[in-house]
Amino acid sequence: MINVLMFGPPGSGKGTQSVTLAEKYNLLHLSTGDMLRAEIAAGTELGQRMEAIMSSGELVPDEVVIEMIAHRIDTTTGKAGFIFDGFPRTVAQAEELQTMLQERNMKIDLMLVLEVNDAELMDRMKKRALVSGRADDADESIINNRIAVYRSKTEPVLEFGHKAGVVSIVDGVGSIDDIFARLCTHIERVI
Ligand code: B4P
Repeated sequence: MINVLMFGPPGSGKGTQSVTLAEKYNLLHLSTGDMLRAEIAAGTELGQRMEAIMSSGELVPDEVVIEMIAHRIDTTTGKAGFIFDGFPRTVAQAEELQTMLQERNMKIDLMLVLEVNDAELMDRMKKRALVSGRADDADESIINNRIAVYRSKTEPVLEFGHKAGVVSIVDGVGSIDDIFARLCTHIERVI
């Protein structure tokens, strides 16, 4: 089993790249953002509680995403591993994931960090807003808040990755295909 964390600021290409990486390496793509949006779309009680938090660009409570991830890990078969997209987003989530994997005789093998400057992030999310209908893409101040939340709450997870010795920094600016090729080089090193 190989477990890959896809890490980077909002709009850095985590979702875009995770889909094709999961296909190429037979990994299960676990996007906490997609899972939460599915809850909202289905009108579940959880989705209703999370909608306002996500629309403001803040993070939902750790225990909500941890429970979702644990459930998916335990119900998956036939895959070569997992690609975690947008999770962990706090140090508490990272520690919980590490414990969860250790209890199942697995570990974090690789943390791919997509580096993209703030101006490019803003540009991408504004473009996505035209087609995504996502409330958190629609407003410049909310996008700025998401980037600020990333810097204060999520970026410290990088230190966790360095301590675990699993970090690979990847330039996230360029064509989607070129970035994909860069990411594959790192995955193939740990396979
Ligand atoms: P996510 O769904 O993870 O939202 P995101 O960070 O904006 O997505 P991503 O970064 O994957 O977008 P991508 O680069 O693919 O989270 C949404 C919200 O859910 C969070 O704000 C939070 O409230 C909540 N949440 C999720 N996980 C959580 C957790 N673990 N804990 C707490 N709360 C959590 O795409 C960006 C755009 O750029 C796309 O339009 C794409 O086409 C484009 N693009 C990609 N690569 C490009 C390239 N190379 N060049 C040009 N454009 C590119």
